[in-house]
Order: sequence, then structure tokens, then C-alpha cells
Amino acid sequence: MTFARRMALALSGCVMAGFFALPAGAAETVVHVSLWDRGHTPMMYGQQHMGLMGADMPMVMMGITVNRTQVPTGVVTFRVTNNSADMIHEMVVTPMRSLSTPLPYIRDAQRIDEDAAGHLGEVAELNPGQAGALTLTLRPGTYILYCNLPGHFAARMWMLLTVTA
Ligand SMILES: [Cu+2]
Repeated sequence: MTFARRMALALSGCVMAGFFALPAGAAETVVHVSLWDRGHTPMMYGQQHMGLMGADMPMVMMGITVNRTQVPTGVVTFRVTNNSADMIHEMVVTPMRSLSTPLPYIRDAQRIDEDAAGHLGEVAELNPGQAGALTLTLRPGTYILYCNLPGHFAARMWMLLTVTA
């Protein structure tokens, strides 16, 4: 039985007993995630322009912004909004096995190899203005949230989340 299932049973037990009180620290944590871009604005600086993307490729400034980068271990709900005016974005959650080892990257497809990287779940391909949610039970460690549309990871559409004990 999973931890989440055990929690659900424990909580339903509370309801049947006539009181509903979450023990301190057991409440669901919510992380608000904004997927954004600034359209096809040329990058003014940085090695990304020269290196990763190739000089002939138009750069798009894009990123993931969260309202918190650290959460306690347990149930975490990501509420994800695509705030782009015209681009599809998504959010994938993958545990970082090591901060010094790059995630497996499929160069031709310009995407992270999600299966090899071991993703936990995603809010896939949101249209501009669309929102979605993903609930996971996370153990302590470092996780990466990223958009895996072609080229978006390389354009720095990722951020790290720390889950504390
Ligand atoms: Cu994206």
C-alpha cells in the first residue's frame, strides 16, 4: 500500500470519527508554477546564444517560476499555469540523482529523455492560458521541474525544487 493510500485511509477515519483535523505538518503543500516566455526576443548576452542553441536559431526567453523552491516531504500539489501568449509549455517532475551529472538529453530531438531520466509525472502540453495540476508524494531530495517541448530545456526552462525531511 502506498503512503498516499495510507494517508487517505487515515484521513477518512478521522471524518468517520466525527472530527477532521490534519495533524501539524501533514497538510498538503501547494506549489504554484508559472510557465512563461517573452516571445522571440533575441538574447543579448550569454553563452546560450553562442553555444547550446546555435547562432542561427532564434532565441526565445522562457522559464519556469515557482512561488517556493523548498517544500517539506509529503504530498505536494503543483498548480501549473501556462502564462504564455502563444506557446505550448508543460511541466515534468524528475528526481535529480546527482547534481553533477547532466540529465540524459536527446540532441536530435532537443529534449530530455524522460524515460531514462525517470520522471515522476507531468502536466503535459498546456495551451496558452491553460492550467493543470499534478499531485505527488515526494521524499527528501532535489527535483527538477522542466518543460520538455523541443528546445525549451536548453533555453533554460527548468528550475530546481528542494524537498526537506
Ligand atoms: Cu516550454
